[in-house]
Amino acid sequence: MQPKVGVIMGSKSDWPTMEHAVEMLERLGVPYETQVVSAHRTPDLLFDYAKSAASRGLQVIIAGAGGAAHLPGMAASQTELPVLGVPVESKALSGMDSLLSIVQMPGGVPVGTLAIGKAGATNAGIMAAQIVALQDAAVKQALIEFRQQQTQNVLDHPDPRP
Ligand code: RP5
Repeated sequence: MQPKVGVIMGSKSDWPTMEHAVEMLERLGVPYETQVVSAHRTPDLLFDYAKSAASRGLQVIIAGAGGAAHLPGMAASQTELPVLGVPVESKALSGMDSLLSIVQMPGGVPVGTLAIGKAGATNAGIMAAQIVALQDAAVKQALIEFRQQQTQNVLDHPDPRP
């Protein structure tokens, strides 16, 4: 199936975080592609990827990076597609560096920035599906069912003790 969401990350070491975005896309039936694209180590690849993303049929890009996390912002600078940024939790600064690198974009070049780490990656997957669902009834239905199951799961297990 033609990928609608591109999930890129600065390093293989980002995968344990970014796999949660991919997990949500799979659960919600959104076709995706994923690859390592580094703003610093493969800048030409980043430009090629972002410039060609829309013409290749992608509708959203999810970009995860840690530390000096320039990947989401530079991707956003090269495409008219919405870019969702996931700050990966860095060892040195617990992801605060990643968060501030991604969220403080100059006016005119937005990156939709999610939370640090697993929750951010999970929500990036859901939000990308929400964007795709604007034109895709099957993904919209999958989102409705996901939310109903999530709610029911809490209601079915009200006791907080393990
Ligand atoms: C960033 O540097 C990557 O996104 C990663 O989070 C961080 C560390 O990369 P590695 O040294 O683990 O490859 O570009």
